[in-house]
Amino acid sequence: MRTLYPPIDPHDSGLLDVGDGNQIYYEVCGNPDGKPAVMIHGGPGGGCNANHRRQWNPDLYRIVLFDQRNCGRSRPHASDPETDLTANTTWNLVADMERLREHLGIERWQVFGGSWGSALALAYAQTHPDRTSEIVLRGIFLVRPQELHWFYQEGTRHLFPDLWERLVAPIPEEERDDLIAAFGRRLEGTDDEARLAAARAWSQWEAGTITLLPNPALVEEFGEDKLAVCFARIENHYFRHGGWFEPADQLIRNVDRIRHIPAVIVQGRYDTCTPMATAWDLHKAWPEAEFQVAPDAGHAYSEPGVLDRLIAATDGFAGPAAG
Ligand code: STX
Repeated sequence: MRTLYPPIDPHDSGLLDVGDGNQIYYEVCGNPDGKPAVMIHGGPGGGCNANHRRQWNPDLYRIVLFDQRNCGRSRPHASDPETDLTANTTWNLVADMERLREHLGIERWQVFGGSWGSALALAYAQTHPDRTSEIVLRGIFLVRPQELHWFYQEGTRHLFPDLWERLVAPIPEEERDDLIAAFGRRLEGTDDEARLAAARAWSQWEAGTITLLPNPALVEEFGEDKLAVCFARIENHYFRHGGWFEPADQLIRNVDRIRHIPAVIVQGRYDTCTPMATAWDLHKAWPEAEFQVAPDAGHAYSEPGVLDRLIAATDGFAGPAAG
């Protein structure tokens, strides 16, 4: 089984001005002369962490990570209720990636994204296919209405009725027909206590359901005030807007734009957050992309069977020198 490469530190990092008052944090690791790859994190609102650097051979890759607007180390931060999220949209994130690519003097890069990152990776690649050398996707999530309905209304709850009770606790019965809207009112309202309670419930629901086996440390982490509010506000903002994608299935309809680009799709069989039906729809529309199912994995990239296949993919794309 392949696993993460050893821990590394960035050799370059900074804040890039992307307009609308936003600065996005980026860092570059690995070989400065290596093959460029960009990591697109999940959520949206999850930010990058030090383990994300370790999914590529650092001798062969120039690894670029960035925190999407208003999360992680980017500024201003969504944990501050004063931070306006209006200019935080999928298509502005695609433009931010182009700015970052140009800023770093990169011609083409490998685009790598899991979960929400798979949607943003597809949105980017379909907008800028000439800038995309390969595509590596995990835990496919395309922000379609049926996917949101599954996770926040009628699907996952049947597998996690105990955690579901905690998710819906801050929302009165009569508002539960549309939980995304009900959470939105609290996350964007003026009551700080209600915001925090809603944010914790929202963020810990996800942390509790994304791994095949329980990960109490992850649930704890997503209960922390700043992370919980940031993550919940950004996700809820994106989901209330359907990710700014056109109906129906924009990212699947536009596969023709990227069909020629070498790609790998990795999906956990027991992903209860973004179930395999979405990955399957993508696979049917894009049979040219290598499709890999990890039979014993949930949603998180850290699932051993997922990680093994992701690193096999980045090794495979690294060229003949890959070990
Ligand atoms: N959100 C799916 C997603 O992108 C509905 C995602 N799921 N978990 C994460 O991201 C974290 C690992 C950032 C918690």
